[in-house]
Amino acid sequence: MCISRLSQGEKRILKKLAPFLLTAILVVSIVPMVINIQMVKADTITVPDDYSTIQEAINNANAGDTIFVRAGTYYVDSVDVSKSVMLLGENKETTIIDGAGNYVLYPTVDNVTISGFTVRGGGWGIAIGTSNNLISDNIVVGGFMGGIMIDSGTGNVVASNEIAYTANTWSALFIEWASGNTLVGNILHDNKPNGIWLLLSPNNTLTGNVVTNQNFGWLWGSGIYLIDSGGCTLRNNILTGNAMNFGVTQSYLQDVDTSNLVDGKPIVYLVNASNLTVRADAGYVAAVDCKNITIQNLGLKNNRQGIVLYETDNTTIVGNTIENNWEGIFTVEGSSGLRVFHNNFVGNAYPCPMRVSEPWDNGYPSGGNYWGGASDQRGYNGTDLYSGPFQNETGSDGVGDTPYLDPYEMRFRIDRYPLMKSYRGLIDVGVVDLSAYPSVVRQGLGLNVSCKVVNYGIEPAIFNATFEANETTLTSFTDILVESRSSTVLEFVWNTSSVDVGNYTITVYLKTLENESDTSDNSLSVYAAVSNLVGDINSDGKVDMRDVSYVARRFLCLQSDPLWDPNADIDGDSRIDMKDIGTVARHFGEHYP
Ligand SMILES: [Ca+2]
Ligand SMILES: [Ca+2]
Ligand SMILES: [Ca+2]
Ligand SMILES: [Ca+2]
Repeated sequence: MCISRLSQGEKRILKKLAPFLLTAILVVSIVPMVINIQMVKADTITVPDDYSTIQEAINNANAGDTIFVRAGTYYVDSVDVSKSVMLLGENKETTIIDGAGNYVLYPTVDNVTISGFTVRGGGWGIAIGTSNNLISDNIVVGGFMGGIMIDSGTGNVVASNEIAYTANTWSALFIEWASGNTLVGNILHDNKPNGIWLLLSPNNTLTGNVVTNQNFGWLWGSGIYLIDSGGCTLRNNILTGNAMNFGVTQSYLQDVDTSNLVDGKPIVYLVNASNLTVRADAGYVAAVDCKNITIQNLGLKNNRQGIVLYETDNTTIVGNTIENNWEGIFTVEGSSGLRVFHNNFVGNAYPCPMRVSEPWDNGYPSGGNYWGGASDQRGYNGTDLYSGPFQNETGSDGVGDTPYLDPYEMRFRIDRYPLMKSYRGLIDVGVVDLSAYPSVVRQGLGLNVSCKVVNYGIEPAIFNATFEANETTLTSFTDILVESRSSTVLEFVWNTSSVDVGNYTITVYLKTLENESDTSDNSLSVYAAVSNLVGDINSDGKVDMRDVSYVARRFLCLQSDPLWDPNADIDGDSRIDMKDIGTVARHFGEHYP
């Protein structure tokens, strides 16, 4: 290690890590010392001065020697670090080992130090299968399998390396079948797709690693993922801008504190906790062997899981937005007494388990959760025409008329009362289904405007509504009562006699209720046009065969006739005849606009 080359920031990190590094440094220095006493004095071999290649230098070194590599680019297939040496680059930016093999650098003995290089290309930059090695202060870029791998071995320290732009099927910094290793102060970015994974590797320590920008589309790219790797200790890791920042699976007993951040929010990883409400700024929540935990009003986004529950009883999960996670709420069997309602699940690959023992809702009228709309591949796409606890009474209520079933096989009922819009509070009215008919009305005729207003709250609401066309008020409704979990229709006819020909935006505005949190659905607009097309009987903006046949069907009708339509009597002579058909024919093909 060349401390003098470190920046202030790196020195600070190193200070924090002193205990770990000390161990590692002691190991790499004491062991060779012991050997040296028995053999020869440690030498420094310089590449290319003493040997032109790094491999030759290693082959001719003794354990405990330092191999100093001058700045330059060294093209290799692979370098087998078969002696317990310190392999030191002159300058990590300019001392470049450019490899072609599956492992560019691979220690095959214990107690190797590799520091101060750019290692680029090849499969893995540095692959370790031995123990007590120190890999520090390198830049590892562009490996087609990953950056640094520990495959078995213990006591290894991987510190202050930058790992970037690798392609990997597992991860850029990968540990498998290995315990008791330390990853500290590494910076990973832009590795495709994953950052740090531990597979079947318990009891490792991850401190102060920064993993950013592993994000290659929806749920593709991860920060730190612990797979069947229990007993790990995580401190001060910063995971930002990854498609899935953090996740745990298969082994859940971990020591992860709130100094670990996902997109700037603390990871809350509870073990053996009880009777508490999770802090309001949490970005990821796990509860292991816990009781009576409340998880409410959190934004849990862009992680492997939003919430993990393991052997945890009586959990209340309410009012959270759980978005773009692989698993939304991941419950491992053994957790009971779970209450889940008024949450918004959006864009998760697996928002819920396939089966739940109790429905994830709060009964009627309080309702269940929002599961995303039709554009969400796991979303709820039912309709809302009915209301009531059995959803068989006429009228919309903001609750889907059919249950939300498991989105995988559509067999098991998850939520009896799925919400039709994202949950944003208990005081909320919203306008849906604004329509204007016909969409191109002939000047002088009436335009039918109607909309539905839903009360999503569980208290009655009294609201005011105003309709405007291009910011001119058309009409207002005041003090309209709509009962809880029900809806009302507002409708009127806009007389266009004195309205200019042109395009209009018709907008309905609902006045915000006191304490209404979601005002985004308090207005809605629809387009309509007023035309001067003579002969456009059906007001669809063009004079065509439909208008001809419409008039023809009423041929020789008088006002007393059931089929009589004043629109078809274009010349207003109280009979629909050849003159009217002739007028349509003369204007045939005209359109608006
Ligand atoms: Ca309904
Ligand atoms: Ca509203
Ligand atoms: Ca027409
Ligand atoms: Ca006529």
